[in-house]
Amino acid sequence: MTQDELKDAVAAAAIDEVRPMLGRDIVIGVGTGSTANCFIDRLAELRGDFRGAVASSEASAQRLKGHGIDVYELNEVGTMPVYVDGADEVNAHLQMIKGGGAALTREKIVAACCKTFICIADASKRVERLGDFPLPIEVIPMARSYVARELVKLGADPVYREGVVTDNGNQIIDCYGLDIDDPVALETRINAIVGVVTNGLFAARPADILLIGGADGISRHL
Ligand code: ABF
Repeated sequence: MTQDELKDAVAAAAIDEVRPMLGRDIVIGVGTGSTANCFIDRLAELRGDFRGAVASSEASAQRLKGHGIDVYELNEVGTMPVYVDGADEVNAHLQMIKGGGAALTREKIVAACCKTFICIADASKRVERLGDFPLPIEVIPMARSYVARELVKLGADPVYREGVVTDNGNQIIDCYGLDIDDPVALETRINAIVGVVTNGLFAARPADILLIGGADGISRHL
């Protein structure tokens, strides 16, 4: 199977996970990226079975609306049963690096409001140790240089992702070369730098279910 076919297969598996949670009053959280797009496209089949979705990006909101799925502001809904999203890397503890698509802040907020986080990914995203993928950090624009200097003190090689403005009007720094020995500690440490909005480590709140699409089919991890 191609990587695109694996993404679609894992999206189909996520639909099977989500279907029993749906109902007329149910709003679900929906993520961002090409794997999440496969999920959105398949979710269209279930359109009449749930109330709608909260999207973690403007792009996903538009895609959902394109399928006739109602999109709600997060402040309009309470706790949601499930959030489905991809990842850039995921380890055996279901901790992730996310934010390659620059949507990390909204992804972390929507995930925080959902009971179950289902991570969907093709097998290339599964890693022993997080950190080969550069860690994205969303920063307030005026703090970018300061935050970068603080990140150097943590051993990172920070690179400004030029030309990218997040849905929140902020900028992204990608951190290369970080030694991510303790993902929860590093997530907390980076969040403490003034000017950081969010970092792409999803470790303090990892996924609850990981669906991986590989050559041997779909594997499910808890
Ligand atoms: C989102 O989309 C991200 O947090 C991650 O950066 C990216 C993964 O994209 P793809 O599914 O296209 O690899 O889930």
